[in-house]
Amino acid sequence: MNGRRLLIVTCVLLSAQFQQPYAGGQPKPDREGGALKPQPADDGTAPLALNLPRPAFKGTPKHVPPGSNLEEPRKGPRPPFMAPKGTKNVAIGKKVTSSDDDPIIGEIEMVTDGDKEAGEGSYLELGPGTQYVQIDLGKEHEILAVLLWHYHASARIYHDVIVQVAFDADFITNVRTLFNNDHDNSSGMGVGRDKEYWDMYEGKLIDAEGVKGRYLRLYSNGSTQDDQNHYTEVEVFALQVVP
Ligand SMILES: [Ca+2]
Ligand SMILES: [Ca+2]
Repeated sequence: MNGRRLLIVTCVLLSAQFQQPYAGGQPKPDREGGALKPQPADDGTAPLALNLPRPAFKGTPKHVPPGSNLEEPRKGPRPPFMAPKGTKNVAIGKKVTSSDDDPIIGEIEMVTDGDKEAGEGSYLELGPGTQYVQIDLGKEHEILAVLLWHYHASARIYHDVIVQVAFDADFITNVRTLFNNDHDNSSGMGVGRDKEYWDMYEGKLIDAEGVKGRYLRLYSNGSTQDDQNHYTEVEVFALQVVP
């Protein structure tokens, strides 16, 4: 008699209308009549479009090698670099010379051949000590930025990175220094106030602030890996100066 009463619970499944999946990549429209977001006034500039090589390693090493003058680690992605519209890499295919005209590995032309990948066959090796590569843009340009890769197959810090611009190939008159991280003047070209940095796939982006010139020289003096000097690619973002 004391039989337990069993309750049978019947679950009723209510049919539900499936939502349309969100088509990612496109921003959702604003409410009806959606007011447009305010756009900044057109000042004639746009973010520089950088074409970066594939990363060969992830992240940035956390340790600070002894004797280095390393920059503070950056938080988040590199901010966009605003430049006048029409600014482009004018170094591609341009003539390159060097303080070492007999590279240990590779050819001088590799500095401006457009190949900036990390692998073997994509970099040039110059001899030990302070060396430079020099790019002739062919004509005077207004230079907005320099993007530079020494070697990014593994994490290294290159020493005495110095970037200069001049009107003459011999760098005698009107030489301007865009970047110098030779904090102890070991290359003898003056003490630089810029910081050392880890070479990596995104390259070192140097603000040239619209300086005018035809020739660029990029110095280095070995790295945390060895005494040789490596160059994978140099890009010079500029506008041609109309005489
Ligand atoms: Ca190259
Ligand atoms: Ca130094």
